Amino acid sequence: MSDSLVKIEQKDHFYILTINRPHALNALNQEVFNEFEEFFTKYSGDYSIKGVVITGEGQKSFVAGADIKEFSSLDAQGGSLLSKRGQDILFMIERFHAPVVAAVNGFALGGGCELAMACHIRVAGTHAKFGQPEVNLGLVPGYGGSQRLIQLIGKGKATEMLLTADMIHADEALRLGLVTHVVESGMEVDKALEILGKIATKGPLAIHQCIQLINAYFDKTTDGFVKEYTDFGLTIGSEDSKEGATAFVEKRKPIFQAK
Ligand code: DAK
Repeated sequence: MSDSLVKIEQKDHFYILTINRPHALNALNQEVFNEFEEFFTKYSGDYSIKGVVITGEGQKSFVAGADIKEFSSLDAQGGSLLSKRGQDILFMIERFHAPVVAAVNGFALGGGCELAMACHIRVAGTHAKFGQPEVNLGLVPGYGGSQRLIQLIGKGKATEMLLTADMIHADEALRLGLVTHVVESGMEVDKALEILGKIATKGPLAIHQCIQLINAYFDKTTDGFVKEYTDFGLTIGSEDSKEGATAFVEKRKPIFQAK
């Protein structure tokens, strides 16, 4: 995939996806979305994959938003359709069976902040900046930003960010809980892989169920507590859970098979 706009690199059981449009600060165009859709469709449910990192090419930007040049001529219907398609692809990331970590190496604006927020975990470099500047363009967020920003940092600060379009620095993003780690610039992917490495030692079915339970909290049609006791039954009936308990008793590391 040498001409692709998303570079895909495999490292052990992990994939690193690098959005490769540095001349446009890695702005998300439809081709980038197509390539994300292809990847997350192809590997959905493949438990040999233990995690994915998403980052941007270069030192300056993770993703500086949706590609402004691409959406300027859209009418209301075209805009809604494109927004829905973007949301659907970000849901694929949020619902992926294995953890997806955003390694935010610079600007994460508009669609870039939305992409990062659809990932399960966010790690930022010290120079990263986050913002939802859509109102500068007379727009609202189109890829779930108005909802996920409130979920992550609460209504008060999310309202201020959405209405003022102000950017926040990595240290404030950490304070607000928008990211969970700030690392030296250039170390974002390494930190993401370190986190994934730790998660990769756990039961893969349980990790998948945890991701589903976290998502259930925000799903207004699901009772997360009911889902929890149902999923608890599923995991305790799994071979992995028996292996986990046996390994504990035998004082060795478990060998999980995703069964
Ligand atoms: N789209 C396209 N090109 C972009 C871009 C973007 N979002 N951001 C930057 N670029 C391009 C610039 O045009 C410039 O290209 P050339 O002029 O060199 O050809 C190149 O990247 C370098 O940018 P700058 O020269 O501006 O670099 P600076 O360091 O001076 O400034 C900046 C960096 C990040 C502060 C600045 O580039 C900037 O303000 N960028 C725009 C940020 C922004 O407003 N992003 C969009 C947020 S709104 C929708 C769904 C979702 C959305 C919209 C519609 N539908 C379904 C219809 C979401 C919208 C958003 O994401």
